[in-house]
Amino acid sequence: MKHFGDGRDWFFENRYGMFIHWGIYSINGWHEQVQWRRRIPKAEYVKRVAQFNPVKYDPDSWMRLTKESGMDYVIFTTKHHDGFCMWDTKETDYNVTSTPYRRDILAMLTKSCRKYGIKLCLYYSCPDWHHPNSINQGGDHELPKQNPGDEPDIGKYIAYVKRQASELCSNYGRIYGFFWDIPPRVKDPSINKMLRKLQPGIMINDRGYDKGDYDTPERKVPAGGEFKRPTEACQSVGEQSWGYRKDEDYFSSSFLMQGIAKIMAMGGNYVLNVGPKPDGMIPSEGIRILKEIGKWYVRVKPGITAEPATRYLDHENFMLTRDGNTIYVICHKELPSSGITLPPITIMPERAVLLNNGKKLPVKLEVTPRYYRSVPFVHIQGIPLELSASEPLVIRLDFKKLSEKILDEMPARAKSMDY
Ligand code: FHN
Repeated sequence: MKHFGDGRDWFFENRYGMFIHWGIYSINGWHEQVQWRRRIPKAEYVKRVAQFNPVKYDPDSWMRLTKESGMDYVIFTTKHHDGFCMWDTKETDYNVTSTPYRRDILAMLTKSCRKYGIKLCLYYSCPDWHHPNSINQGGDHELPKQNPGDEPDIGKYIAYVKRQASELCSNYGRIYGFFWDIPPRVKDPSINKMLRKLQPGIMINDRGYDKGDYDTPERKVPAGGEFKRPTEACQSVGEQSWGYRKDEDYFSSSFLMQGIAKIMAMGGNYVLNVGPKPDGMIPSEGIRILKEIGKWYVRVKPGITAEPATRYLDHENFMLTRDGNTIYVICHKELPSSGITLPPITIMPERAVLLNNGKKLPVKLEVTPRYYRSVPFVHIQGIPLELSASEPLVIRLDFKKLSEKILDEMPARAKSMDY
């Protein structure tokens, strides 16, 4: 993946992050969009301000979990579609300092990020279901109609957004990324230009007022072997919601690991979301999943975060990454058998090691009947199938010498060996 050659390149060295959706919507324990989806009138919804008092909020514990999960950065929802602000903004009283909790949640999180060396990125929703000038006329993620007393004015609303974005990028130290959400009705490149001036190394996504620096596939794993533009995939630990949900349908760790392995082998970043409860605690199921994935991730990380190399492989079930004279075989899906053959690789590696448990695997060059060809390809055997059923496997192949040229010539070499 082509780097920028400036402060944004942190993005390519820090590939795994925690997404955190937290706001007054957590009080319902249903979904972060409860106001809109359950048609709660604004006058009723704002009563949650007086109920929000996260007495168990402990951002240090969040950061310890982030590190234990092998994650390098966090993305925090400063303002979701409901318009409620989780920082001490001067632009509206509809913010966390108006709650019984009173304290600046974002300032506390910023301090913990700095203490634990976790990079801080900020999420900000373009749609706003509270601000009187915001457009709510049935557009993408807008309320079906304006609230009583609204004075819809797109120019005034964008000016508000600019002032808030300026606050967020001026008052909380280094901000590594800005995650705009739900592309707005109008484009305005001056906004991201302002962010870059305030935060020179900031990475900005593709959902804001211009196309930004990186793409954001959501809750899906795109087809293909390699991303062409910087990319950060996002997913939540639960299928139904990003914000806290009392009876969430949680994903299996194995399912999430498969997505992480493929996205990263394609050269992308991955952020996995949790939705803290109204008291500030991350749900125990979310903690369990993050820790389970973290144990796997720290073992296979060298393989899934190496340079994408699937283009050299002639096999649809595996992916390849490369680091110098080492190739990693990413088995992002459960293996059907205990052996794998790797056309068109016809060079014998010095060793094969399963990163998941550190054990060597038998490897040879041989003609295998499965391929009806007489070419001796790399053939790895003795792969523990029961392990493959619970987590994606990553096999390291160390070669004496490997180069772009050798890899490029591999298909022709294999063809020349066929009879
Ligand atoms: O509508 C939001 C949704 O609530 C959530 O915040 C996700 C996270 O990326 N973004 C939007 C849906 O794409």
